[in-house]
Amino acid sequence: MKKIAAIHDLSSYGRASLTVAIPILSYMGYQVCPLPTAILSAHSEYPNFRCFDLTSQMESIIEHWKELDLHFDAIYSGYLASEQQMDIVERFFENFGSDDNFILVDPVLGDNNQLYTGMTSKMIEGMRRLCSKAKVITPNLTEAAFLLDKKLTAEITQEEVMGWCQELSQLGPEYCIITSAPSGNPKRISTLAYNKNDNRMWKVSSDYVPASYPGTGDAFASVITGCLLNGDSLPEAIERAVYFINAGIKATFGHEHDPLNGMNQEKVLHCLTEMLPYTYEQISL
Ligand code: PXL
Repeated sequence: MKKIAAIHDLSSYGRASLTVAIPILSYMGYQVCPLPTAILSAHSEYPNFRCFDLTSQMESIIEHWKELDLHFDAIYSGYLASEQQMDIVERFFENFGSDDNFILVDPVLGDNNQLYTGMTSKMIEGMRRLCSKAKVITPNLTEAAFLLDKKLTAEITQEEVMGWCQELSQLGPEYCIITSAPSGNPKRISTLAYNKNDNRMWKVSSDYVPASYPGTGDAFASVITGCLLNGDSLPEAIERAVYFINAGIKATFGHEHDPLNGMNQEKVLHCLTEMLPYTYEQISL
């Protein structure tokens, strides 16, 4: 069975990070090995959340994993809780990355044009370094702007986001996938992805739903990790991730539900394995 090292926090309430990634990747048939970065009472968009930083425990867990000589088929990182963790994860990539696995970095920094509580400029720099070591990165539009040190305005166009994908891929990653991008149609939202290896740009659009659920970025990156590990192409992986998120949002939106508690992904896990609609497009550069 293929194994994935999942470097994220455990937020006990409000679906995010490990509580999102583990069920998705287990459903897809992988063994998830969590390397927890912190334990939070609830994710950081809840007021007064408590955070137990696991920076020193991470070093000890990694030490044991080295003693056990473990091998992972994918290394997948997300929310990191301190500047020091950026260095720890960089060393983890050096120790556990190899020719027969891949690294996906979800550079969790913020959303809606703002950094999450506790994120610092040093952590942006650290994420930039981690992105340079990854094969695949999955920033949302806000994170892409912070990584590139650019201003994000409501007027941003699809062409500009395509340029950002290409610029980010110059940091190192082969695939750069940017979520929540404009599609040119206000009723639709796009995911754009650039493959540096064959110089092709891909687009998958979905209905824009006027709601925001924390943790959808974690779900998105988890599905991408699982699909790529399964041998799917880049546009197929994006298609699956967009399909899953869209189903999850629609399974939540109609309920009288506190949006902070994330999307009802438990209801739509079957979308991870059923037939895909195949709507992706290649867009010219
Ligand atoms: O969904 C990203 C994420 C991960 N981990 C924690 C968070 C968030 C977003 O708010 O707070 C702790």
